[in-house]
Amino acid sequence: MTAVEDNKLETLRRICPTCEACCGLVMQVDRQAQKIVSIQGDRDDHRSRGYVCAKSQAFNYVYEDPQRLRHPVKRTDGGWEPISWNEALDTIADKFSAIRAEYGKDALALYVGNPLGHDFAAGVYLQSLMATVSTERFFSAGTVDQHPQQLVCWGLIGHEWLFPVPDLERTDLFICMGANPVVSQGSIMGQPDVKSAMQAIQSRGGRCVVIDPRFTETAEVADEHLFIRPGTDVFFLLAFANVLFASGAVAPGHLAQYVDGLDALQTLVSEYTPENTAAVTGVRPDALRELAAAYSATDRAALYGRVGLCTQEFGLAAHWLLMVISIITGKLDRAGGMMFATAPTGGSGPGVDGGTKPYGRWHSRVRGVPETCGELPASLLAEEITAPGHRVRGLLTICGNPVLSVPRGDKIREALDTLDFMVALDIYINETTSRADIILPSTVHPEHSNVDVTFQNFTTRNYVSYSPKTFEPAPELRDLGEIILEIAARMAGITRDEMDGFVQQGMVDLALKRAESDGYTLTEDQVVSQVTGDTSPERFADIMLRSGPYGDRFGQREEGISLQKIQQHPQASMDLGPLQSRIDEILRTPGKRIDVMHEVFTNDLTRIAARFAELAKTSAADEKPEDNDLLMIGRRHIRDMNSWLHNLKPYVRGKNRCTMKIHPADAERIGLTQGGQARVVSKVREQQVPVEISAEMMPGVISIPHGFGHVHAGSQQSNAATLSPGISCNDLIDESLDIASSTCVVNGVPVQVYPVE
Ligand SMILES: Nc1nc2c(c(=O)[nH]1)N[C@H]1C(S)=C(S)[C@@H](COP(=O)(O)OP(=O)(O)OC[C@H]3O[C@@H](n4cnc5c(=O)[nH]c(N)nc54)[C@H](O)[C@@H]3O)O[C@H]1N2
Ligand SMILES: Nc1nc2c(c(=O)[nH]1)N[C@H]1C(S)=C(S)[C@@H](COP(=O)(O)OP(=O)(O)OC[C@H]3O[C@@H](n4cnc5c(=O)[nH]c(N)nc54)[C@H](O)[C@@H]3O)O[C@H]1N2
Ligand code: SF4
Ligand SMILES: [Mo]
Repeated sequence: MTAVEDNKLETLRRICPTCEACCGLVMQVDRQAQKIVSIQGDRDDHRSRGYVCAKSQAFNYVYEDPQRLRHPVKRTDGGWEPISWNEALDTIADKFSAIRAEYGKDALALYVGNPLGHDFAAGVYLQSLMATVSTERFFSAGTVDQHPQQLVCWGLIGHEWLFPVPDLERTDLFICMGANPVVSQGSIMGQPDVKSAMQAIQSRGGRCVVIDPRFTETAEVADEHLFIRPGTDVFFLLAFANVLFASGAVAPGHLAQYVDGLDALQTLVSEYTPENTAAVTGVRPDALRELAAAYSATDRAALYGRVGLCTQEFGLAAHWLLMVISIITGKLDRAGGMMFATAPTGGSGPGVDGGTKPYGRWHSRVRGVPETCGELPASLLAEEITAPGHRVRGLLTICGNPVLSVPRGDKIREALDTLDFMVALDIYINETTSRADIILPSTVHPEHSNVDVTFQNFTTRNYVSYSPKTFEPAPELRDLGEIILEIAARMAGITRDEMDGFVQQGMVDLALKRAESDGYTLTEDQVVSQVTGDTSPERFADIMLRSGPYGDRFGQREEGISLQKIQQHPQASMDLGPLQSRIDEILRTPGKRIDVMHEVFTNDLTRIAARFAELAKTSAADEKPEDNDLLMIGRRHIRDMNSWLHNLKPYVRGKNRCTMKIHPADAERIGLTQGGQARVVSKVREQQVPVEISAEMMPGVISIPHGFGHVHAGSQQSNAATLSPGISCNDLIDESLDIASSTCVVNGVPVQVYPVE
């Protein structure tokens, strides 16, 4: 972070804000010209050690994109017109308040997308907005993502946001299910350069195994890959647990004092064997047995799963069993297994203690689907907007593109046009935001600072990092957090400063509470007089850091950290050491018990058994599916980030990535040719997509990436539209849910595939 003069170029260090890996960047910038001249990996960053992926340049490309919105706009009959901030914010507060007054709070809906997680300030102020709006119609990308994991963490650990991550530095066996971290760069597993981390496991004699319906880029690096039929991981894991019990490998070790429900679990899993699940899952019994034996014989073994495991028919059960297997073998919270990071801000994010189940506290209006983790499934957004009698009338989207990223995106787009009033806080006019009445753009990463807090909760090695503002923003831009704060304040009928003051008071109170529980004296005066930071969110971060687990306790622990100390650190990121065992400190379940047969899981057992019987019957009768019946899964590519980097030419030039991958045998049977077009027909729609024949696919499975479909009128992303339009696979996906966690099922979607005549 120190600046070195070099022919008016300065060398600056930042954290890449584009994915969870949070790699260190070293940049040459010309401050006068407000230009980033180069971006490279920071060799001195203790985590990424010089590694970056192609998306590292997005920091600059997004900043420079001429089509990025740089002033607020409102829709008029003649197109988008610039509008002043005051008029925009007043109009928004007035319209939303009027809707709330006339139709009730639930006539307002929020949809929050993924990039918000990379903006600390926005995340903090979002809490105030949510409290002010207080709608049951809250939607986010989380229901197409990690909600099963949140419920599992709540059920087993007592906190939604305490996720175990694989201790890659020390593990000798890394089993990876439904994740492709070599491409995604790791999710709920903050680890720059996963490929090298896997190679390091191998060079110390360890082993990496990938279980996935596609032979992925991660599988290429691994020692072994097992195909699994999409949506059947739950049966594989039940059989895996059965083998552990049967071979006497169940030994919770240091967790034994907390664990309940082992006998009932054993009875349950005894129904599922490697042999009777093989035809259903496609995994050979000997391969399952060998892997289970290796797992129990390896002291330091990490069983990890991610999005492919969440967003399937039994996402919750699969993640439940994944964590339970770690628990019953004593590999949770132990070096080399699945461990919990110790975030420097001390918080584990918004969450619920073991008391109230974060599921089913209210229901969607149309189908009566249970809320999960405070949200309704995003795929229900369309029908909640058009619900007769109690429809959503006002919608605010924040960093989200549900039209492309959520199942039934086509229906969502149509529904958006029926809203009374829609506002988008976004940097582009795209498939979703082009439907809004007002769009408020915000500064992008080079134009604001960030204390990269969120992902320090899910890292494979503890760290703290800070990225200062690089350039002064254009005068017409504001920070996203400020915009959210202004809207919240106006809707609450108070000033921005008053609302900000409430948040600050909350932070101070938290620091005092922490001091009390950590056994030292701290006064409000000490906090307020010592806190530093250029903006309120920086000051909030300082309070959290200083009262956090590594904090300087406001001068009472000299070696501790503070915002200032991090600012003075030569790199953007500071090492806080390997993951620590901390179960006793974090366990927040009632009575500190880990109930492996908690109702969060057992309520789903009937559905699981019924589906197993159905699948077992079909495979036993050897009823081959019709020739054209296949299961669709997704796919990510290193140059994509969901839907939103496609306007950046370097990331969309060249070969079309929005293709349907299919196994050669399936392609031949159906009559598809390489590069030809296929017609993919689902329950809800059909689409045409180019064919890519590849033996990396499991027979019977096709893969189409999400985030494409830049084909709609009204978007102002001309590179995306011309260089890489593609189709949206989410238009093919219906509202099916893993009902146990109200999570959207986007993997294992039944489709029929035909050649285009
Ligand atoms: N079929 C299928 N669908 C999926 C998935 C899948 O695997 N398969 N994955 C799901 C997952 S895991 C996720 S997280 C969701 C993502 O779902 P979303 O988050 O809704 O989708 P994104 O495409 O990431 O949209 C991000 C939006 O944020 C805007 N944006 C980017 N940076 C900034 C910024 O700095 N400030 C502001 N104000 N706006 C910004 C972009 O312009 C874009 O409109 O998609 C889900 N959808
Ligand atoms: N380059 C790039 N990086 C990204 C993103 C991106 O869009 N592009 N998105 C970011 C986001 S928002 C997230 S949440 C993370 C996601 O991070 P990951 O979960 O690592 O990413 P995916 O590539 O979606 O991996 C899911 C894997 O599950 C497999 N799969 C599908 N169905 C099943 C199944 O039924 N069983 C099993 N066992 N496997 C299955 C798929 O083939 C795929 O390989 O990535 C993040 N990083
Ligand atoms: S992996 Fe790529 S996108 Fe992710 S933080 Fe590193 S450089 Fe950025
Ligand atoms: Mo995600």
